[in-house]
Amino acid sequence: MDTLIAPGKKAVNNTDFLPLQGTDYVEFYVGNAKQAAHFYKTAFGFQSLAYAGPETGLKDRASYVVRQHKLTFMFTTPLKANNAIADHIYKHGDGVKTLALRVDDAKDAWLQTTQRGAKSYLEPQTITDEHGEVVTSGIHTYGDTVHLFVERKNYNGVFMPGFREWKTVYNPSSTGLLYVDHCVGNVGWNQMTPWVKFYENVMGFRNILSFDDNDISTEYSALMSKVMSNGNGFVKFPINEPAEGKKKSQVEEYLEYYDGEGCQHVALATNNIVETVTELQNRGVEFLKVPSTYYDDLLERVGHIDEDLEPLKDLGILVDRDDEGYLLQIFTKPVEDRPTLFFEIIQRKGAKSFGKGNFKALFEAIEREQDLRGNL
Ligand code: TYF
Ligand code: FE
Repeated sequence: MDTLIAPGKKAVNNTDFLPLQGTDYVEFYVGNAKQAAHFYKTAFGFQSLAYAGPETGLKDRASYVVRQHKLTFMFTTPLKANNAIADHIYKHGDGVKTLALRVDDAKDAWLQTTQRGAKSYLEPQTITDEHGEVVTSGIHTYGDTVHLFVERKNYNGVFMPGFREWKTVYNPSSTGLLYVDHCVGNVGWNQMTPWVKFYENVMGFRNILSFDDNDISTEYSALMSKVMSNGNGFVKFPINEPAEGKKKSQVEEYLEYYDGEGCQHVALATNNIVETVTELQNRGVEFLKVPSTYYDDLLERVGHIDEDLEPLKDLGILVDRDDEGYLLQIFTKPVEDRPTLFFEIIQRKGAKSFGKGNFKALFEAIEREQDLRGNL
């Protein structure tokens, strides 16, 4: 155990009080879970995994769980009005409800965080079936979003007690997506600091990177961003706050259409972004485009890269370098009719940063879309 001892003061326990093993799953509340699951299978290459609904004894909801490598998504829909899921969708549209985190001890995770001021969402509960037991607990974070702690070390079923295996004849192939790299939250004006403090004090995260409005204001929209990371770096949550610019910030547009704070994008890792994005585009996933001039001086900006330039240019993949290496990234358009949640596809080649060198080109591409929607 590491202890920092300040002279004349009591020992400060420096051990990670909330050890996280990574993202367990992301749950989306959606208007039609059956169709959402089909879309993520078809377009993103997920495979069917588990199901819960009326057939398994649930009266108020149905949930479909899909998986691709270590990436697990759950789509949940209400079966009736006057239910918290229906209210969530009525207010926010389809969006991320739960960022579930894998822990070794879900009861302790809940105790540690609620003792430090987290608002409880779910008291620790143990659920069992013939495959063992799963312990879950949960706390609230920004907006109506929650973190669930999932302890599954004594479980060997396909997903969780309460779910049955979901087997389908239709099983589209993977697109090479591997795991969640990071999940970004959009928070309200002046709410950055309170949420940075929440992740520091309540969850033991550290602020590893900050971008102010000078780094990332384009001609119009502006925002500030701070990246929060847990101790081992497996869980990274950047937080965006709108900033004053010439016109409406993209974060403000999100807050208006989501009707509050929420998850803005989930970054999905691949180890071959050219293959993954080729496949995603062929299956109908729409990406933001930067002007082809972005590629004119790319190699001067980022130095040598292993990839050929042409496919990157054809696909619209962005590249940025930091002290430790480089990264390749691309952003989808919003995946709903509201301009809210979108995805990032990212391949890291040593870089641990977030693509600051791409912010200008990226945000200008976002603004062109905002303008088309009449929201700039
Ligand atoms: O997660 C990040 O920080 C990068 C950059 O609205 C970014 O993906 C930041 C804000 C934003 C879109 C992308
Ligand atoms: Fe990102």
